[in-house]
Amino acid sequence: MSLSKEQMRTLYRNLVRAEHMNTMMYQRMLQGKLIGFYHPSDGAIAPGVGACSFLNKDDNLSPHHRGHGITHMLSKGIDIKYYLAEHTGKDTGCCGGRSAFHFSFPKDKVYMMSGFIGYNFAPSVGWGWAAKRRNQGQVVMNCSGDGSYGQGRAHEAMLMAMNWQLPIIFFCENNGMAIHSEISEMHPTEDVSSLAQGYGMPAMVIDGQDVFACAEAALAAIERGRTGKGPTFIEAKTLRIKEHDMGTPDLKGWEARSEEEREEMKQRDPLVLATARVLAEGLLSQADIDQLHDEASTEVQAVEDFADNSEISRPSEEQLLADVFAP
Ligand SMILES: Cc1ncc(C[n+]2csc(CCOP(=O)(O)OP(=O)(O)O)c2C)c(N)n1
Repeated sequence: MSLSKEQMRTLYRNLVRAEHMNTMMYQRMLQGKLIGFYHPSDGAIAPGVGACSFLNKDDNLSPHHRGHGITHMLSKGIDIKYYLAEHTGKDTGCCGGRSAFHFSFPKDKVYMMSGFIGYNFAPSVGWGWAAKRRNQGQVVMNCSGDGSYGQGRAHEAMLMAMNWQLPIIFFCENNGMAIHSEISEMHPTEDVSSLAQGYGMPAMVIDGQDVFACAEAALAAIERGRTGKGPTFIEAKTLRIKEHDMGTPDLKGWEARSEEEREEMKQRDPLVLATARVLAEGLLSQADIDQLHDEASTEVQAVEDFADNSEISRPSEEQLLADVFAP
């Protein structure tokens, strides 16, 4: 499925926005202005932008935790200011400032981002089943890391999605790492997507550094889902340029990852690659690109101002209990 020029410009713009948001999050964490953790998305923003830029508002999205799903959500069109307010513990946050980054955006069909790796597989089957019954062409975009495919529920979800021909996209962002473990310790084959073969599910392996390749694959899978052709597995091979989460040493096994390795990875940064392409193909000029960066800075500033100027969340006991579903 080839992309139009307009689609390529949209992808490039979202890539720039995601890059600025990630930089802001990293800085805020250093400044003590975020609650909890931050898992930096340096070098890994292309899969989320590609997977989510052409989703509809009523499609379900389960974002990957890397970059805390900001890349995915902003590409889907979600207003990130409510997310940052949440992560800053403010009243105006999408869950009233109570969740840090384990939040929901019910209006935009993002639910229960959880601390459990692989939490999203079982609900994805439910969302997929609901979408199939509604028969309105909705899809479920399930974005997860390679590490989560060690979860039993990932396999149950793939089996059920295939048996019931549910419109789910299993979008695996394979950065070859899960905290300090390497993929070779966790998967018997090189490609995680080989798991899909066992269920007879169509699968593709793509360059996760190339935002355009990610979007082409996503669009093909979305089209399959919308037209009743069932689930698709996409494996985007990507990178983790920085540490797993801020404050954790960046180890590979027991070895520190070297500066040379990181420098090498930076040559394959998605924005570097996409910039070379849009300039070479005359899709954008350097002035256009500069403007996109200016707009992204302004957007980030507005998101931060909203979070910083909101009231700290101090829910009453009654309010807290009102949102608890289990006794
Ligand atoms: C069920 C469960 N096991 C372990 C963890 C600890 N944990 C947090 S992130 C992570 C690595 C996940 O790796 P991957 O899914 O490949 O994503 P990445 O962080 O590499 O982007 C682990 C093991 C967890 N949160 N939940």
